[in-house]
Order: sequence, then structure tokens, then C-alpha cells
Amino acid sequence: TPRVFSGVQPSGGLTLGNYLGAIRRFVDMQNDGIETIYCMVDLHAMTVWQEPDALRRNTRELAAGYLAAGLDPTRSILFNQSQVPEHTQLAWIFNCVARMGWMQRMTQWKDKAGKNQQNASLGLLAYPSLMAADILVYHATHVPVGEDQKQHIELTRDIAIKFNNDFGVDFFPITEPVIEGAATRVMSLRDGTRKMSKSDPSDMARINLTDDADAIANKIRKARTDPEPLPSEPEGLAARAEARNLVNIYAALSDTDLAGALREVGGKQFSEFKPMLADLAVEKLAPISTEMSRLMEQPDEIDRILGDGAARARDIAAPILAKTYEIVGLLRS
Ligand code: AQP
Repeated sequence: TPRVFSGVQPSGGLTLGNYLGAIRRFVDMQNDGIETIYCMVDLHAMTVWQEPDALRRNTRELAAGYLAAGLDPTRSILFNQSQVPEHTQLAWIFNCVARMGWMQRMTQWKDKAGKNQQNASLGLLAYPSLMAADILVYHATHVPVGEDQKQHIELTRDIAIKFNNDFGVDFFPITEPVIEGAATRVMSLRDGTRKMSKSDPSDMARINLTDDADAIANKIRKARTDPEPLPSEPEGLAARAEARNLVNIYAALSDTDLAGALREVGGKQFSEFKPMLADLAVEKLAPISTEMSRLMEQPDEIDRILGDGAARARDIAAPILAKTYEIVGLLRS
């Protein structure tokens, strides 16, 4: 039977990229009646420096974002990673299964570590091993993610395969990534070659789920574009990264694809298209942001939901970890 796991880092406010690429898909899978487990991966966030107060606030804000977007704590398990110690316990075993070279090949490691790799945290290098543990400690079969996480899911599969081979067992499943929809890779509003990211130093590069209508309209108005009108076919966007990104966002928000969106907006100038996009974004995001603000006024309720989710997550993870310990020969008495 399928079991879905995914997570988002509380490393800043949620972006439209996180929403369209991941969280909206999480909600769809929950509503399809699949068993769904969604995590706030606070231990991943701290692989780069986080102010303790900001980490606490961002974890609650992420929980509020999950709930406001439609995740239901009675139908999905919602929790933060550090409250379920089985993740780090399994990650240690995976650190001993995975190879250094696998980690060093990851593009996220190269991007985030930058030129001075010697000065990056050891946690940042080991990130994919903890991610494999997040997934496999539940024997999850499917992981909805944005395009940027595909490489890490492949590494999760490699770790599962090597573990099963090394110990001669058929224990960990070979997890499938689920990368679907018009917006698996939402790009920066300032640079169509970079992905929209929470940690981009420029706030103008992203739409935050907490942005108000004026901020959204302003960011879309100032978004980088080119002088040509929109084409009528997707091929016409091939060499126009910024234009393609805005039409992609429009398509995702109106539940269609690039071709469908261009049937509606093809031929328009940006002066006409941008206000349409801003109106649509406000229409879709305002209810989420209003609900997030309401929930953020009830931190105790959020903490209660996360505590309850962690207890339910541990009920699944603990026996899988115990079996793993037995397989590898860690003595229990
Ligand atoms: N721009 C994006 N387009 C589509 N999907 C995206 N995701 C992130 N950015 C985009 C998806 O959101 C999920 C959670 O991401 P994450 O928080 O675990 O880490 P990330 O991919 O590193 O996201 P950010 O926003 O860029 O965070 P920072 O700046 O902290 O690194 C994942 O499924 C991801 O694919």
C-alpha cells in the first residue's frame, strides 16, 4: 500500500514555489485518501545558520501554512522532525552506508556550500542521508517534491538499495519521487535561471505566502520580463525564461498547463498580462495568508497539533528503527 512522506524546511517564510511545487500537491494526495505524513524538517534547516527565535517562529509559521493550505491533522500526520528522534538515529546508520562521493556530487551541496566547502557544516554535506532516513523510517513509497529535490530522492533510492544489498535483506522500499503539475520549478522573479527560494537575499525575487495584495501586485509589476508580447504556443517561450516562468505560475494557479494558459493570454503584452497574474495570485493566496495569520495567533494550538503528530509518527517509525538495529547487529537487551 502506498504511503506518502514529504517535508519542507522552516528556513524562512514559505514561498509560492514551496506552495505550488510541494504543499499543494501534499493536499491533493491527502484528499486522494492516501496515507500521508508531512514533516517540518527543522534539523535540515539548521544545516545553515538559523537564529533560534527565527527557527521557532518559522516552524510554527510553516505549520500554519500547511494547515491554511488544507492539510488536516486528523487525516495527515503533521509534525516537526526534531520531535521524532528515530530520524536522526536511522540517519547515523545511513551515514555509515552511504559514501562520501555520493554526498559530494549533490548539486544542492555544491550550491549551498559555495566556494569554501571546508567551511560548510558537516550537516550540510550529510543532508541527503538524513533526508533518506526521514523517508525510509516510515517505509514511504512516494515522495511529492519539486524538481530541485529529484537528485536527493535518487540518492535515497541508492541508500535503500545498498542497505538491502549489504545486509542481504529486502527491507527498505525503493521510493518513487512524485514530480507533477505545471509548477515543479518556479523561478525567481528577478532572474529566470534561478529557482524561487526562501533564502534568496532579495525579497523581490519571491512571493511569500504571507505577502499582502499590494506586495504581490508590486512584485509582479516589477518582475523581470522582455519586451515581446506573449506567444500563442509553448515553443515560443523556449528561450524566454522570465516570460515562461510567469505564464507557468499563471497556469499552475489556474489549474491548467502552459498550452492552456497561452490559449487565454497568448498575444497579450506584459502590461496587460501582469495585472491579470497579480489578481489571480491574490485571489488564490489571500485566503491562505488570512488563515495563516489567524493560526499564528494560536501558537499553543499549533504546538499541540505538532506534539500529537510526533507521537503518531513515532508509532510508525519506532518499530522500523528497531528492526533496522536488529538487521545491522546493534544489540538490544
Ligand atoms: N522554486 C520552487 N519551485 C517548485 N518547488 C519548489 N520547492 C522549493 N522551491 C521550489 C519545493 O518545496 C519543497 C520544500 O523545499 P525545502 O524547504 O525543503 O527546501 P528547498 O528546496 O531548498 O526550498 P527553498 O525555498 O529554496 O529553501 P532554502 O532557500 O532554505 O533552500 C521541496 O519539495 C522543494 O522541491
